[in-house]
Amino acid sequence: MPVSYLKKATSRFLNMRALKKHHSKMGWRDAPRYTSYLRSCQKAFVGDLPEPQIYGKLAGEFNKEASVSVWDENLEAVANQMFKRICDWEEQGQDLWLVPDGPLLGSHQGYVGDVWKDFPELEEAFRGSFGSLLMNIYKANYKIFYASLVKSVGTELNATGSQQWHSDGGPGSCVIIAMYLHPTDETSGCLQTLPWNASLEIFGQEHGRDAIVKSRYAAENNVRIADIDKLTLRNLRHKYYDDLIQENFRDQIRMPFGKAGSSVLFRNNTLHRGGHPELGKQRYALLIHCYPAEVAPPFHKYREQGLKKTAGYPADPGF
Ligand SMILES: O=C(O)CCC(=O)C(=O)O
Ligand SMILES: [Fe+2]
Repeated sequence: MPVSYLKKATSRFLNMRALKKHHSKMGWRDAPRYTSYLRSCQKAFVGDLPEPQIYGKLAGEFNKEASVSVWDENLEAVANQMFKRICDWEEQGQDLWLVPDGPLLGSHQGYVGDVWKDFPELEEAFRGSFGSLLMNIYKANYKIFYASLVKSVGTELNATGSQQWHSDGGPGSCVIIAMYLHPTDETSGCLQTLPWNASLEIFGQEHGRDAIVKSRYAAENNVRIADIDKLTLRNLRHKYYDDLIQENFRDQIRMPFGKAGSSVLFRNNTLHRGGHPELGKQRYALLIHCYPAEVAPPFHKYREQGLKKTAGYPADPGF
């Protein structure tokens, strides 16, 4: 057996083991750092977790299913305030959204400003149920890496980018909060997630399937596998996830929706997709990336400096 084959097989095995243990597709070299940091945050935590009888139960669901939904009147009030302001600004003709072009046309439009600075009421949501739930999930303090706001408009175009089933591939300790600013229903393009075990089952088969899909594409299009471009590769993988999920995991798809302020907390590595509303529908959603911390969140710093996205994930878990 050639050495290179053995090497590849070994690293695939190690990566799969790291994925199971660390909830991350970063690979066996990088994934463990984020879990180690989470453990040190848990050791540093003193005091009681907030309302464990409510949020501990929800945290248990998050740990099992890789996502959990939450809603309360405080979240609804925050969502309503934010949405009213956005609608007012849009009516005044303000340019609030960066419209993507090229292959991601029809996908998410990102808010141009700094979400945390422009919507300070968000702090209320974190001082309330978001913070309580994050602390019960981490069994430690938490911090925020960035806050983004996206507008998705229903078009006749096919789903692209994160509207297709995917795994983000970031650190396993990241919890993403998706919060809708208005009432939603089945047609709103809400976030869909698969439970962790279903995602793992699919990841376990993915190498073999990937190879088949790639060689079929190469043969049909008369190109070498090595020459297939990145976007095509991503589309092929998304398509294969879609087919597999519709075939075998349809009944396990979770898609919470409801009143304004309805929110989902999810693991970025579990398979998910969202933001592809039906034609004539729109969806306004916050996407906030959270991580464990050794101390309570520095809200004063967030208020002063904002929380714009600077990278997909923190290179240092202790940021
Ligand atoms: O907009 C959505 O619902 C999907 C977002 C997503 O894929 C992500 O935040 O990682
Ligand atoms: Fe994603």
